[in-house]
Amino acid sequence: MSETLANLSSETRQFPPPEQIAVDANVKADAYEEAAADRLAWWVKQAERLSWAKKWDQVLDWSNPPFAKWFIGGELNVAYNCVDRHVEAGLGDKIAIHWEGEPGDTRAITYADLQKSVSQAANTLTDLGVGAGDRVAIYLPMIPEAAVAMLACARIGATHSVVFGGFSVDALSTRIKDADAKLVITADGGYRRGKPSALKPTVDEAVAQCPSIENVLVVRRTGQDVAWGEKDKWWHETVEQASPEHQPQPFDSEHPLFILYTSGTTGKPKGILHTTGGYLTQASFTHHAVFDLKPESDVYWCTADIGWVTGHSYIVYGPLSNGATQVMYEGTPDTPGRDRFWQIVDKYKVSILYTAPTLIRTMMKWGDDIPAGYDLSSLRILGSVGEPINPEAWIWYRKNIGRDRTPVVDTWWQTETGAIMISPLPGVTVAKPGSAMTPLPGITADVVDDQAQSVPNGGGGFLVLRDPWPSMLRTIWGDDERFIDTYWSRFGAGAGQGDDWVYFAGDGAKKDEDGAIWLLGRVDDVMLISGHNISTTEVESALVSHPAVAESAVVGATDPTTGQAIVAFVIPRGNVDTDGDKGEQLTVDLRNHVSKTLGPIAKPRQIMLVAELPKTRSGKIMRRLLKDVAEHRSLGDVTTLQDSAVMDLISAGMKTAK
Ligand code: 6R9
Repeated sequence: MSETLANLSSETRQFPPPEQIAVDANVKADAYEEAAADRLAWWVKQAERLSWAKKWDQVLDWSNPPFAKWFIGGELNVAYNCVDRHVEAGLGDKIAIHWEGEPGDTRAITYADLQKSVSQAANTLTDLGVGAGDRVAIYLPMIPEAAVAMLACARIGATHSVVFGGFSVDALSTRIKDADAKLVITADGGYRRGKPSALKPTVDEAVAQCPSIENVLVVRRTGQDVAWGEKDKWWHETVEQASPEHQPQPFDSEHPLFILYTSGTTGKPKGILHTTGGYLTQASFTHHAVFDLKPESDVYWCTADIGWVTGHSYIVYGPLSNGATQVMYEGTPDTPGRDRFWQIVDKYKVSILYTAPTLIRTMMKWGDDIPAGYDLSSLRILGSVGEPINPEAWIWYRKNIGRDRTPVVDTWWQTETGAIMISPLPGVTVAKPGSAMTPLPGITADVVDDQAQSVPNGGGGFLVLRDPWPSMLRTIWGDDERFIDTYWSRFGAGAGQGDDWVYFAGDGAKKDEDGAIWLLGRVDDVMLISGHNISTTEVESALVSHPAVAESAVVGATDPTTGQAIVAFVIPRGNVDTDGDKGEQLTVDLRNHVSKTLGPIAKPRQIMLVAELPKTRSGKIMRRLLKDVAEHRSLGDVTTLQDSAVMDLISAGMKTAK
């Protein structure tokens, strides 16, 4: 990006917090002042929400930047904080997890149940020779044992590395090798789209290439046939027979809690390392503040998979440390029907829902009448994460799911940040659809130009984080140099500019006239049209603001006159007829619509109507592949693609288009 981002869209709608939520909010407006007055004192106050076995001597050690240490000398046990302390407080009978299997089987798990299972699993792991500091790979479907396995590792100080259950042999074995894991915890399979899908064969193949693995612990979920080797142990024959007594031992605040791999655009996946005290402090605080969780009355549901950071921080560590009652769902949103989510919200009276823009746009495509058939009056707060949410998708979410009553919190963060960084507070912020608004109290985020200078309100550039925060990544596992290169050598001291270390997030962003932050997509995706940097997000949002459009992805394709030209891929809403000339007419209308909304500079050269878009397994649009198609190249790396058939369809369509 050679110059700053053009600032094209001008969204003016505003949504103040509902009065009752404002009055009762866990965190109120004064939090910003308090944190600004003394940032470290603020984080101390949040750390005190946890139970520490030994108090820290020093809050932050930033003497060796960019390697931070938080709550130095402090000791705590993460599993104790997430489970035992609630049981000790008399909440043993409270439901921690309402689990809903895809085929419709259910389990209600109390905090006392969780304490028992986590203790049994901790005893089994110890029996299998796993100790503090050892790495454990977890490759499971969305079943309660996934949370139990993570907490059991935390309880004994083993570092977990959760690998998404849809990943291949190659992805799994690369991650096992990089972390040098001793144990894999897996299942025979899980339910996906109405049928059992196997996991164990992938593990068998991966383990054959990974001599570091000593044992494989297997949960029986589907009952399908599995090959059995000498390293394999059934969960029900070990964990479920083990003693339910286990004394959690405190660990150092900087003890490694987990590694989670992010794929990045090039090179081998990066093992993002998170540690204990700072991570839990911020995961717990943000869950309490951003979702305004009232543990005694709320039913919380985060639809992410445990294989992503959202599942780590906002299914396991955040909600459980806060004593929440939550829903956990195993399957896909359209099994058996496209109303499954709303059925679940209605059934469990979910009051806080946290999901992703890709899902919201899919629901838009499926049509308003599906959620309209359900009683969603229990909902009081809606959250979004994973990608920029287009203003129109935000409005749709608030109106059709929140029935125009609920605040929507658009939460920006990354695997690397460990917890939410930029987000409205539901009882404080006057939200604007499409904006993540402002950094949370205690967080310093900014938008800067090429020279690391803060841009004025109305300007665009790169999103950066200026001060260390408790849940920040500590390094890339085994590769400090890559950690510095990737995040710290673009701006600030790491780039030889100034004395302060500045974290480069890799996202484009702008500040509006009020200073609110709008995320504009990954910097790698920014388009350069006739010398202007234009964000993919803004053009996509303009397309989604047309009533015929559910979802879109735009890319900059090489163009002889403008350098790059905008090519848009558009999924029409379910009720739109695109047969014959109607499809042709729609693309003409859409090009004009974008030109009218954002200006002629943003008018797409070409629009293709498609049925699906290529997405990663966590639901992010893979524009890189669309760019390959738009520039008539063969496709690059497709290993992280959710559904490879999608690209065949799109490529075929591109060839027949003029
Ligand atoms: C939590 C998570 C991180 C990247 C991030 C950004 C995008 C996430 C967003 C958002 C705009 C939001 N992203 N939340 N963009 N608005 N509310 O998704 O972590 O998988 O590591 O992805 O996702 O591009 O840099 P991760």
